Order: sequence, then C-alpha cells, then structure tokens
Amino acid sequence: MERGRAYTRLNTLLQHLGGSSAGAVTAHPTSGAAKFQPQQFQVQFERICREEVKPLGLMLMRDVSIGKSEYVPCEKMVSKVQNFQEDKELFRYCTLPEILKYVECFTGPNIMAMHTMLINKPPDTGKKTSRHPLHQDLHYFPFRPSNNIVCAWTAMEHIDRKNGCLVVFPGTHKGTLKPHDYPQWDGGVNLMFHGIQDYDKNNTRVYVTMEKGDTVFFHPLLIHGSGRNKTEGFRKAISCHFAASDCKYIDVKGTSQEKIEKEIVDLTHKFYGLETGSLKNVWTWKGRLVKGERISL
Ligand SMILES: O=C(O)CCC(=O)C(=O)O
Repeated sequence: MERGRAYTRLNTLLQHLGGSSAGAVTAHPTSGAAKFQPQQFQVQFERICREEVKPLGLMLMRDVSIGKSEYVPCEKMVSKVQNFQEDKELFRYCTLPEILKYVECFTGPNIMAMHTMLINKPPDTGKKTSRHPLHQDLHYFPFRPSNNIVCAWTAMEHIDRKNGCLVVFPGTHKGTLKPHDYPQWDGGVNLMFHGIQDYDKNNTRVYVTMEKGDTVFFHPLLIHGSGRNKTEGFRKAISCHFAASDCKYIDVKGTSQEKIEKEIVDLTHKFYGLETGSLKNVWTWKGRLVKGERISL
C-alpha cells in the first residue's frame, strides 16, 4: 500500500519535473491543459473586501500598521482573508484537479482542506510590518503525521524579492517542530505571525521567484517566511493546507503549541462567538473534505 503510493507519487512528480532544470531556484509551474486563472479569485476577493458578499466564517485581517479607526472596506485595507471554506468561489481553489493531483501524492486519496488563505501583502509602510517571520506551519496544527500534510501556495501574479516572495530553508522539513513566539520587531508584528526564535542564521536561503499561476507545494515543517513588499502593489497569493483525512488529532497541552492554542481559541471566541476550548475543535470546525472519505479529522 505504502509502496504503491510512493510509486505513484514519484511518477507524478517525475513527469512534472521532466524537461525542467531540477536545480532551478524558480518554482516549477503547475501547468496543464486546464491551467487556471487566479484572476477569478481576485474578483471575488475584491467583492469580499468591499463587503458585497459576507461568506460565513471568513476572517479579514489588516496589517498592524493600519489603525482600527482608519479601516474602510476596500481591497487596500485587507492584508489577508482566512477561512474561506464557505465561499464557493474562493474554495474552488481547494478542489482544482491541477492542485489535488499533486496534493494526493502527499496525502493519499482521502483529502481534507484544513486551512485556507488569500494573502494580499500590502506595500510596506517603512515599518517592515509586511514581512512574515520565519516559521513552520505545523506550529498551528494539532494533527499528525506531518508527512501527510502539505501546503499549496499559488502566486496570483509575478512574485519575486521586490514584492516579498517566499523564502525557504531547504531541507528543514526533515527536522523537528521548533518553539515559536512573536518576534521582537520595532515596527510591530501582525496578529498570529509567530516566528522561530533560534533558527540557524547560516542556513541556505532560497528566494522563490514565481510567475502568475505557479504553485509550490511544501511540507509543514519547512522553515519559511516572506520578505518586505517594497513595491507599490499588493502582492497576492492564494493557499490551502491539505491533510490526509486519517491524520489524528493530538493534545498540544504541555507542548510548544500550547500558547498558540490559547491565542487561536480566544480569537475564535472573540471573532465568531464560538466556545471551542481546544485547537482540535477549531480545526474540526474549519476542515472540509475535498476528495474521498472523511475519516478522523
Ligand atoms: O504569503 C506570505 O507572505 C507567507 C505566508 C505564510 O507563510 C503563511 O501564512 O504561513
């Protein structure tokens, strides 16, 4: 069973890489007969920001440099929308065959979409708040094994170092989950932007240049972040974390994830009025089956 899956996975990936230079620092495009157009998601994002539609469960985030009283409903005020599992148009991203084809290589046939985001990284105001600190996504997840979780992150436009591309530490997915906390940044830090405090500064960094529609798939232990947006535009990407539906929940009490559990549980209460009590209940509420059978998540 495991060998069968490994064979299929290798085959899919080798077919995909065939013809590209494996050592390139640019992303390998997820092109195919039905390459999708991220503009469709942009139109819906703009409608959400203008409050023309209010999908259930959606969370709009603003950059810490924008005061609460300055907020007006428009695209320039929203740095991220999270939890779009009830928005039919945005959630279509999580069901695209050109995405799931690769996701299945990591999760197997029963697939849950656990965490959805559309990131609209604003031009940096000079306070460097548009940076995303180096982190591992597993810090936010109370389910395992980590090898059956994968993030798909699609560029909605050309992305490079100028507008704050992803930066990754290759090979770190083979390590363990490190303690995270808010970084001590002078200009302020965005809500829930926890970072690793003691990463190896000598680690090789790869800056992931991507074209519109390119997708990277990465492991939840991979150390990554993104730099400042030094342009005038809002850098857009859409992403989803997928997991095998037979992943198991763990209790994060007494672990390095205890603090983020409290923060997320409190935020879920403040924002949605939901008494979840644990990270497990938050993710059970957010997760949606996209393929196969829902087993334990
Ligand atoms: O889009 C970005 O700037 C980074 C997003 C990211 O790493 C995350 O939300 O975990």
